[in-house]
Amino acid sequence: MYAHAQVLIIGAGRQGTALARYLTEHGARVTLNDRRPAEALYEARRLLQGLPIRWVTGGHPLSLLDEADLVCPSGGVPLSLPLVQEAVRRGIALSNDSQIFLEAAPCRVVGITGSAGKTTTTTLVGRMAQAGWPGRVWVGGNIGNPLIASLETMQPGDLAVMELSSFQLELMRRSPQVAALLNITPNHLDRHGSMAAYTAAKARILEFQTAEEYAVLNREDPGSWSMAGRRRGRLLTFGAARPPAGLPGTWLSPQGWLTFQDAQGAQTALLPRRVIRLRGQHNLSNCLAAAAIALAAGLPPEAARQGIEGFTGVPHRLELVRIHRGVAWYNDSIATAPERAIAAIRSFEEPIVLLAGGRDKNLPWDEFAALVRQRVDHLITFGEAADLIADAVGLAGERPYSLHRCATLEEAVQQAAQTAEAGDVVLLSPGGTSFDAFQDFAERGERFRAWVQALP
Ligand code: UMA
Repeated sequence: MYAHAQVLIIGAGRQGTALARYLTEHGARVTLNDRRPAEALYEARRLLQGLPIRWVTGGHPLSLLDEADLVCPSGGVPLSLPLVQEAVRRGIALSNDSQIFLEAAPCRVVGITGSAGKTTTTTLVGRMAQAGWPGRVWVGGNIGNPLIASLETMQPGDLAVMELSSFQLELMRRSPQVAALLNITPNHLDRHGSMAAYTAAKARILEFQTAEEYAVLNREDPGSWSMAGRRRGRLLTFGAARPPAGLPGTWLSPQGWLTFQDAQGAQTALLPRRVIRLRGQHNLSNCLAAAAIALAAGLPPEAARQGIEGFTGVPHRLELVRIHRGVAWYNDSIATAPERAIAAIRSFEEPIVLLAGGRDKNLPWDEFAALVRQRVDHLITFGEAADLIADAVGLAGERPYSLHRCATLEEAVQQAAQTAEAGDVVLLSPGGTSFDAFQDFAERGERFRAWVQALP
């Protein structure tokens, strides 16, 4: 389909390099463009060595469009970039690695998006599929590994489980056969501009489905539920409370079982809640979502339990790093918005020493501040947003008992080691992104882990 097409790929990260390889091997003439200078792209160039790719680095000249039939921006490239805007003005089609993957995938694809819980839910559905799908299972997308890199090996009987971000969906005109929208809460507003634009991007996961395909929506999240009217396919739902009659979905029975209720009201018990080893109400929701998605994908009911049992979580998401001198240290570096930190704080009953900071995304902090004043004993802020967060919370009420501002996360760890007492939880759940001091949230979490492990 792309033979001889002239494709301009913007961004030479994971998505851009995987897509460049795929398209080049399918006969397209690829230009790979990145704002960074050539020296900074050494790794990408090494990966693509030997392929006939034209590299243009160090900027985004508009002249690149003179020969382009298709423009593929990577997730990290805002659509407001003048090069992309000019492509739109000239009527040049836009696409990306996820859309091209969906066009060519030989097997059923499950897509999962949402403001929070995407990666945990995607991982859980992947585990359920490993347990109950007869063919091979592929898990990828925004979770870290673009699925287009595995396309050549996929077979019709396989199942692909794909995490999709709003950045990718924003320009997509294809939906997966099973499309789950977990929740919509303010996130990435710095990039999308408004809640309406962010919601519109997310909606694309289900707007291009056919009548036989499945949308999976959260009955208890107004943003997700508002999509019920925009879906084209069948509907399967999830939520803690029992679904109203006629609406198929998963729920938590009064006996403490995750249960599926079909459209006729018949119940199938899936697993007891006590099997779930992930903390927090939001993780119950992720498990209910994963079970609903698995059923929509055609997995047998017993796969839900097999996927959830024994799962202790994804790195950097409420990950227990160490119990040291009676203090439990948790890494929730993935929490790059206040609302994610709120969910993390709510997951603990123990006294909390909270490490919050990083780079603010222009999100409101008032709800976070109100919860910190109720639930957090000691607040330690760090990085670019240290003052912003400290000022939002203040020291006026009973809690937090103390408030420290640190320049770096490393300092914040040292401060927490001095502040925490046996029985406390030290929680890194920053609420801000990592980009003030780290390459990404994973690097921030790894450094945090190392500093915690090194505490004497
Ligand atoms: N770049 C430009 N011009 C720009 C902006 C960026 O040239 O104006 C270049 C950068 O110099 C860099 C490249 O683009 O070389 C980076 O592209 P990228 O940020 O899209 O990075 P990838 O490595 O391709 O990572 C992307 C996703 N990143 C984003 O969406 C920001 C990864 O999600 C994803 O795991 C990966 O593809 C594989 O699919 C990360 C993420 O933070 C984890 N996602 C957001 C989230 O989860 O909230 C959406």
